[in-house]
Amino acid sequence: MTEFKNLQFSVEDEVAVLTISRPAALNALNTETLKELTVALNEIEAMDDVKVLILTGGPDKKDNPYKSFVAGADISEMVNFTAPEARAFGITAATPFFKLSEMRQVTIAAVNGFALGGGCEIAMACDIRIAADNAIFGQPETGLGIIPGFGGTQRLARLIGMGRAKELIFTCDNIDANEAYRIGLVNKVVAKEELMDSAKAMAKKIASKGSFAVSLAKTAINNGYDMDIKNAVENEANLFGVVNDTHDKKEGMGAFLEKRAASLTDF
Ligand code: CO8
Repeated sequence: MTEFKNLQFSVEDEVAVLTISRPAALNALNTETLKELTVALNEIEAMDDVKVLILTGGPDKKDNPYKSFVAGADISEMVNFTAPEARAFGITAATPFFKLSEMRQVTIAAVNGFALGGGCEIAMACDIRIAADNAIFGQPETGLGIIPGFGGTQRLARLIGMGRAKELIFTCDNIDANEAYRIGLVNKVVAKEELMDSAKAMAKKIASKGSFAVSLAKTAINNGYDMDIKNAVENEANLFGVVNDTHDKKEGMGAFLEKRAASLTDF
């Protein structure tokens, strides 16, 4: 893996952890970090030994690991943007954000504190979100005179419904982890000290399944989400055909019929 200024990477037991680390700015996303994310995610997608990716935030400058996941886009960079620069910033972010949604591995956001603005948006770009019980979510952009620009107007409405998304974006209200769970913004809430263990336990469970099948299921869900249901189900049937001819299908079903544990590989 390339060495990065604002990212740290580790991998163990087929689970990778990518940590956004800008302690002086509560891990706010600047152009440099977004570009690093693009490189890192492309490299991770090509790693055969990684089946699940956990994205989290590093400690703040007082070394508190539960202060911030990502406190948004970097306001000190955005403040002097011209309109073309602002647009380019959004486009720079779109590449790694779509990669998180679409890469072959499952992506889990382990939200260890503030997930505001672009922080909430990057968590939403992941497949699954697990929140520490002290996490805070919000879209403060309209209070700064801007709008969510890393996909937040779209992903928030898709995740929690248009009415709730509009309320959060128009009022800039922050919500805590339990409220985020109640409205479906996060998959689960755990004690902050258990966040990484909980994310890794889920990641290992996912990694133990047929990883090609998991990857195709992700593709089927993603592709179908923006289609009408008939085309979406046809797309699912096409992918079902693809997954039919794999070792894992023969082994998974054979093991069931032979009443033994399956030994799945990745195809
Ligand atoms: N950008 C830059 N620096 C930041 C950011 C940020 N988003 N958030 C925190 N920091 C910095 C602070 O300036 C401070 O720096 P310093 O120590 O040098 O003064 C340091 O991090 C620590 O922060 P605080 O002292 O403010 O810590 P507190 O515990 O008092 O407060 C908060 C924590 C509540 C998280 C507070 O820092 C805060 O409100 N941060 C900003 C949150 C925010 O508004 N985020 C949304 C930004 S807009 C956005 O994300 C738009 C995304 C889409 C853009 C698309 C463009 C096309």
